[in-house]
This record gives sequence, C-alpha cells and structure tokens, in this order.
Amino acid sequence: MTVSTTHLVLIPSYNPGQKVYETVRAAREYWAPVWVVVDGSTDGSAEGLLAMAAEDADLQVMILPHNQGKGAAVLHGLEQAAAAGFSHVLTMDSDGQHPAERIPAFMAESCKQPAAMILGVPVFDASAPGLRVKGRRISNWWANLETLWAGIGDSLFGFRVYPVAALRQVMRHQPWMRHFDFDPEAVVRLCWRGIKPVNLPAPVRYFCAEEGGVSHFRYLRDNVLLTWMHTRLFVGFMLRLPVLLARRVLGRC
Ligand SMILES: Nc1nc2c(ncn2[C@@H]2O[C@H](COP(=O)(O)OP(=O)(O)O)[C@@H](O)[C@H]2O)c(=O)[nH]1
Ligand SMILES: [Mg+2]
Repeated sequence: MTVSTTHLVLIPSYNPGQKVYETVRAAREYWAPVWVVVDGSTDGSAEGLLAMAAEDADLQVMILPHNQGKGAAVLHGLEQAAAAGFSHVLTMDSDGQHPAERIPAFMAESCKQPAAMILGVPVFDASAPGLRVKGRRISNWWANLETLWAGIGDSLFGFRVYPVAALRQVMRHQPWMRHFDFDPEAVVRLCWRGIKPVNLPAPVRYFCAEEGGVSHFRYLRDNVLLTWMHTRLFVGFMLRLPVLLARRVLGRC
C-alpha cells in the first residue's frame, strides 16, 4: 500500500474497549498512515495500541494524559498533522461503528475535490436505536437552517474528511467544539467559511454490550450540550445572515 503524504486517518479514542483493536486493524488494512489519539483512556487500550504501533511503522499512537473530549483529541491530532505536512484528515470513531472499507472512496473524493469536506451520511441497519436515529433529525434540521441548506447530509456523523487548515482555523478561534459538540459545529462553521459539503453514504453499526459495544453518549448531558451548541450557532447564523444571503445570490455556495 502506498503511504499517503497528504491524507491520514485520525481516530480519537476514549475507553473504547476491545473493539478498538479491530477498528485500528481495519483502518490500517485500507489506509496508511493511521493515527490514534488516546484521550486519557483508563481501560488499558493505550498500552494495547502502543504495542500494535511498535510493530507497524504506519500506525502512530498519541497519548493525552487526561480525558479532554472528542473535539480536543481531534484538535491535538490536527496540530500534529499540520506540523507533519498533511493537508486532510479522515476522522473515524474508535469503537468499530464506522466502515473502514469506505476509507479509500472518501479519500479519493477528497483528492478530487480538495477544497471540499467529504461527509459521511449514515446508512443505518436494524441495530440502530430509534431514538438516536430520530434525534439526529433535529440536529440536522438546525444545521441546515444555520447554513441556509448548503447541503449538509448529516450533521452528527463523525466519518468525514476535513481540510486541515480550515478546520484548525475554525477551532482556534473559539473555545467550543471540544466534546460531542465537535462534529455538528465543525460542519456548520466550515460551511460558513465557504467549504463545500460533499455527501457520501457510509453504513453504520450499533453493537450491543455483549458484542463489545461502548457508548459515551449521555442523553441528558449531551442533548443539553447540543442544544447550547445550536443556540450559539443560531446567533452566529443571524449575525452572518446578510453575508450568507449575498453569497447565495452570487452563487458562491
Ligand atoms: N477523544 C475522545 N473521543 C471520544 C470521547 N468520547 C467519545 N469519543 C470518540 O467519539 C466516538 C463516538 O463516541 P461514542 O461514545 O461511541 O458515541 P456514539 O457512537 O454516538 O454512541 C468514539 O468512538 C470515540 O472515538 C472522548 O471523551 N474523547
Ligand atoms: Mg460509538
């Protein structure tokens, strides 16, 4: 496999359990290089991943000493990626829910359209909890309003290719997007900067606990976080409305 010098797979990881090993192995099967940011995990996965990386030159594992949140872990990886000269990262979850076999297609689309962000649109099977599937429609509706229907297929799905420079700029200029508010806020703010969303389907799986499924999503805590996020994005949207409308009229996005 050729080792990319422009695009890397970035996996933020927090106490993912055993699924992380097959997730990282699958990502490596389809791409090189792959980086994992271990975000203060206490489940022994840091040691296991470091052992894997010791035998694989195209797997890099970074360890953060304390849990900082998904967005903070992605930002850590982004800073390192920029320093190493990478222009794009594909983010994917560490718990086996995202389809590693779709990595080549997403990377190929990003190479074709480097100025765009390539967004996974989840294709659910029967394993998906109805509440999560329905709940995301609310976030999607808000994200589409906040971007004047610029074409965001799914606001929450974390399987995406981002242009590194644009995402770093967005994250550096405000303190949010460090936890579960990362994915929707990133996509809305990148749209505001004129980054075009390109949607590609990606099957997603939900594993039950017996299959090794782990979720850190907490309905109350994270819905409050997402509501606050859309509140501030809505205020930002109102302030930008004249610019967004002018751009739309001029056909720029
Ligand atoms: N770095 C980091 N990643 C996290 C954290 N919480 C979740 N993640 C990542 O975000 C992904 C999605 O979180 P998860 O708990 O699986 O939520 P769900 O899939 O929406 O139920 C995980 O697979 C991790 O890769 C965290 O505190 N820090
Ligand atoms: Mg998950």
